[in-house]
Amino acid sequence: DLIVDDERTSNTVAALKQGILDNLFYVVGKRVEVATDLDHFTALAYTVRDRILARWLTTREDYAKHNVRTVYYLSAEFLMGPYLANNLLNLGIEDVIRQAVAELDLDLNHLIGRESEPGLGNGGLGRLAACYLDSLATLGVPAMGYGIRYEFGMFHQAIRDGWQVEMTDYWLRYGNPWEIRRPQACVEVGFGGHTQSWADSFGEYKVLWSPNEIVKGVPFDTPILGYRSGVANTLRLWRSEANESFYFDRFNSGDYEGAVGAKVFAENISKVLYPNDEEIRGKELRLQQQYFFTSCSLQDMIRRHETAGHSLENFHEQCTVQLNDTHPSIGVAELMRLLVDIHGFDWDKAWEITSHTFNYTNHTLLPEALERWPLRIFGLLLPRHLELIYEINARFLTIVRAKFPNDEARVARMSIIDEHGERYVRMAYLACVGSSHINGVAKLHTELLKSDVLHDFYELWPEKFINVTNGVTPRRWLAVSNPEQSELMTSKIGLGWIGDLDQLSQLERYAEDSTFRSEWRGVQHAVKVRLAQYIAEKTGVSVDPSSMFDAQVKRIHEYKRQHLNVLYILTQYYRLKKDPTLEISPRTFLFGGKAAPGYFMAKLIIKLITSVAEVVNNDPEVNRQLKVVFLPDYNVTFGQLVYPAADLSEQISTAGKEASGTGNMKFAMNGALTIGTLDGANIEIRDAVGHENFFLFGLTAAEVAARKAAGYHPHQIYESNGALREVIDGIGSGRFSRGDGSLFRPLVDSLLNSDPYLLFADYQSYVDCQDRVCKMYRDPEAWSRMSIYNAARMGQFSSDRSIRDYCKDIWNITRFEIGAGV
Ligand code: DL6
Repeated sequence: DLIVDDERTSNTVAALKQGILDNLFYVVGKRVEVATDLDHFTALAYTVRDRILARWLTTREDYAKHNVRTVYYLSAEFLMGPYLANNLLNLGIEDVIRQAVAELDLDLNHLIGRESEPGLGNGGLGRLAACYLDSLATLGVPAMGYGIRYEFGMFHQAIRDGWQVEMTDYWLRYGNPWEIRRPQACVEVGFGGHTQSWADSFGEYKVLWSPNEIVKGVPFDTPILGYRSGVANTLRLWRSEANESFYFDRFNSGDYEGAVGAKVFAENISKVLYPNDEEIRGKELRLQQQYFFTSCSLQDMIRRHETAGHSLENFHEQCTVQLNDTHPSIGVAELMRLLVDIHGFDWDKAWEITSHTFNYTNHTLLPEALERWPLRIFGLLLPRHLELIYEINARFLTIVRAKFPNDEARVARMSIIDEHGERYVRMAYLACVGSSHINGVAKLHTELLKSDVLHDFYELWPEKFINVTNGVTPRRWLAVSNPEQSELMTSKIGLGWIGDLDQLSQLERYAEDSTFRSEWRGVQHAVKVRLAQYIAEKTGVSVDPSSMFDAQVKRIHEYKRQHLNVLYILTQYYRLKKDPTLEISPRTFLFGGKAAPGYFMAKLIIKLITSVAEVVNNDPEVNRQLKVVFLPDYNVTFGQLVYPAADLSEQISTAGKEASGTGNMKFAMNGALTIGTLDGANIEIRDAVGHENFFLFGLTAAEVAARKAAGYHPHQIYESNGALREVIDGIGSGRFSRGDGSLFRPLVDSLLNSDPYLLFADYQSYVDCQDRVCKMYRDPEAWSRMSIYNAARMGQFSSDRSIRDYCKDIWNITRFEIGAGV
């Protein structure tokens, strides 16, 4: 009667110490005397994982027992961040582990810092998926994340001579203690080849797809703990490997090149995460990745469904699939293929199942970011899927024609196949047609989807459209990353806020308490000191923690307008140069973020920031009041340092361009005030925290559209605004580029001639608003009051709220049967 040894996984200090030493010896294979920090981290991570395993397996058994509807979250990106600190918090064993580690003469924070983060995402979309997994497990929702186990994640960014340089992210170099490889659950995925059709003996139309290549998808599972919920869900990431029999057949028949080629083909698929570049569209490998992980996941779901004893006819009742943007939308055609070709369903039944299984979240309003695949590439890689898409499209267009007779222009606009010039498959339209619900990620975004980007679909199916405003997990973004503020809040209102962020509202009454405000400032100062030390280590720049920390950290993009921020910095620079006695509150401008490697303008914006930093930071006439820092290699780990330390959060995108933003939420929760436009979730944040606690500027989305429609002439604004002219002329003259007047010419010309993101139109409003910020910062009591109101009123931006919304409005999950729930 051997059972899993409770002693081994108990949470006493003695058992934890023993666990660390055992894992160091038996798993890592090192003696204490020669173990490095990394060895200790690995042994500790295994010790924590040992304590997760029982609840992981039990959760799975519980779900099976209760026969529950499961959410499958399909995403090409999961930007999870390091696991250790988060797992300790969610398990509730941080204090004992700290003690156990200390008794082994080790420092927990130091070991936490040794974990390399899985950077399997570009930014907001991938990080949102990670926050949602945390909330799903916390709320006890039966759920599984499916994605790709990229061997190389998001590139590392170095700054050389002020320019971004990209370097490979080999995050698996030292192994990954959190994951478990599950080769028994591998599946096969085909590519290329041709199809044959015939009528069977009952006269039914049948199709056989004979792919050219077959690759193997091998799952790697990572447990995703809920916060003290007793639940551990699974993140299942697929690695592509060569299919042995396929490979050996070629080898045995003497086709060595073919064999090796097949192996390379297979292994390339999960090799690297694509940065969200403009070049991405034509990349065949990207389509291979999308089909690979989507097919693996759907086959896995069907296997699980059938193993649990269910009939495939009820697939959509047991399984709901969320498409995180269009990247997995090929799943609509793939599920049809599996149901019709493999499992023998007739078309109508298969379509009923498929269209009730999928839901689609859109994450972008930028037309150039809406995925389209050239038909040529698509047909060669997925010939059977193209046939299925033609059929889906033909049936869909019949519905359009029935509702809107004699409107062929509309039919052409809505067709899944874009027939203007080179033909394309429009993936967003495939997702819309094949999904029950279509959601945007903030109220404004959803309205703009309805009125603009997906207007025709809204007119056809208004009932499909729904808004779910994004949220972020307070576990990682407050409790783990800001222990100082968390402790202060907990001392006043208890621990409940970590699982129920609405409880932060109890802090409101402390906003009027001057003792609390002073404690609040003390905490913020301590956090800023921590960041200042890190900045000094990483960049050699020394910044003053009592200056205002003004942060803009996010992907570098023209629509996010990091360069508008620079225009303000230079406005202040010129003011100070003219009048060195000018009283302005000292400010440290912090920038962080990666530019897509092929996005020239974004890279030039980084060069502009670093060039301005060089001039400003070295000019004694201004550098007591202004400092500019570009923080290289911005990622989740770094975000955990920056969000808590900011006084001011820059959310300054052109209205109508940022779908939601989630950094805006992380900053405000940590007590930063926002300077922002009426864009994305800024609008809802401002309504929640109070208009008087938010620095608003700029045109609205409607005004932006109207200005553009009326003919926008940035040059006229440049002519009529002296301060703006001085700044633009300064950049154009080479004053900030060591005399090289050509360096920033493309940026300056773009602004003067077209200014597609309306920096000039918003410039004066932004400067005036920044001046109000300066004035307010000089009144620490008023500033702290506003800061506390911001933190206290952010409850609704917990990802727990978002997940409840998805459960109620999209997934039809009303009961949380497993775990404690909240
Ligand atoms: O929904 C998450 C996040 C939003 O907060 C950002 O506003 C939005 O830009 C981002 N979208 C993408 C687009 N990628 N694609 N496709 O990352 O999503």
